Amino acid sequence: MKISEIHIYQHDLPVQNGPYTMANAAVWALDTTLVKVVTDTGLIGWGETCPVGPTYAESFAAGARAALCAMAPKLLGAALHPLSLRRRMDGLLNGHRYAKAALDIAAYDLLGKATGLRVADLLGGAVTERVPSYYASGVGAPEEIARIAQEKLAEGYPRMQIKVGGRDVAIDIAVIRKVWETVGHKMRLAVDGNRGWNTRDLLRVSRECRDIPFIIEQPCNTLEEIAAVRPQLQHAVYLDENSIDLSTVLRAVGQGLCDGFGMKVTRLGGLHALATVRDICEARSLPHTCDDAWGGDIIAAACTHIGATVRPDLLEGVWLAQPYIAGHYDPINGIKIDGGHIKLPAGSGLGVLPDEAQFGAPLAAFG
Ligand code: 0XW
Ligand code: MG
Repeated sequence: MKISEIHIYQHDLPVQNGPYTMANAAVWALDTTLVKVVTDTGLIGWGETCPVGPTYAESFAAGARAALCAMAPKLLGAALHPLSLRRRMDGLLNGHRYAKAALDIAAYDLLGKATGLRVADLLGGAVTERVPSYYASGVGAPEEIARIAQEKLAEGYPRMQIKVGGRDVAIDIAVIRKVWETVGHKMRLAVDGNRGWNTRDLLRVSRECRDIPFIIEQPCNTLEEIAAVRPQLQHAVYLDENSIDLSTVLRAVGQGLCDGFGMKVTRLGGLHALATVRDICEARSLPHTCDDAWGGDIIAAACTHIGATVRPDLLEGVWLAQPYIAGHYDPINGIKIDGGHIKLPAGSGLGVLPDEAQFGAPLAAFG
């Protein structure tokens, strides 16, 4: 089975009740990129990549499309085996893993459709049909975030991620304390700085909240800042934005620079790379999430399939943008969070068939 056509689409995903806020961003609508891959056997597979605005990570929507357009003509005729496809893409373009991820996801969708297997089965086998999710708040006031935590606990979410940073750290501390007083041990808590604290803020939060159990995710901008103060922290630290590739993950795990990861499928280059990170984490008993920065049903399905293969005690959850997005690409099999959990799609491949009329004409088509 070989690639005979690649179609690239742009699609807007407005944020319901926006904006969605993080320490370094406030986003009202996300610009997503979809790829449709047609094979010489007539099968069709889908991939997606959607940076959450231009300031969250070293990626942006127009960059993804430019990279895909640069690679696509030279990928016609390529075999749809994720490892060989990754090597072929690396031979055409250095870096740009977030763009390559869309084609990696489409390759898994196609392999699944060709064999009748679900992507989770291709990735090693599902250990659950009901994958735990977690809810991420925006950066808000203590009462507001505590109310959201209470609401999400009642819905069945096992975990809540509180967004902090980019403001007076005393407000962040008040938010953490209010959420803890409201939900206590009934939810696992993560506090995500999205690179927004300096080491002074990080040390203060950990010291003043030493009685509250939570993990701290990506508090500072660089791995070096985090490593410098880690021995003084009272809390476990996970890397998110800094875990940019397999080599960095290997360094962080090998040198004991973190206690886990907020992990993203597209940042690493796709499902094949995330399966490797999953196995590295399992070898060292490190917990992690299986998320992406944003995206519709294709990204949501990809995250759910890999999440379903993670050893349950190490899976911190699969985050989806779905609660912030109206509608689905696939009105029947679209991926939904229900009771804080996600049902693993039953169909072969990703188990999601987008209604491509929603995307309009492709921006570019090859083959
Ligand atoms: C909560 N997320 C998984 C979604 C947002 O895009 C940011 C991200 C994170 O953990 O940083
Ligand atoms: Mg994060």
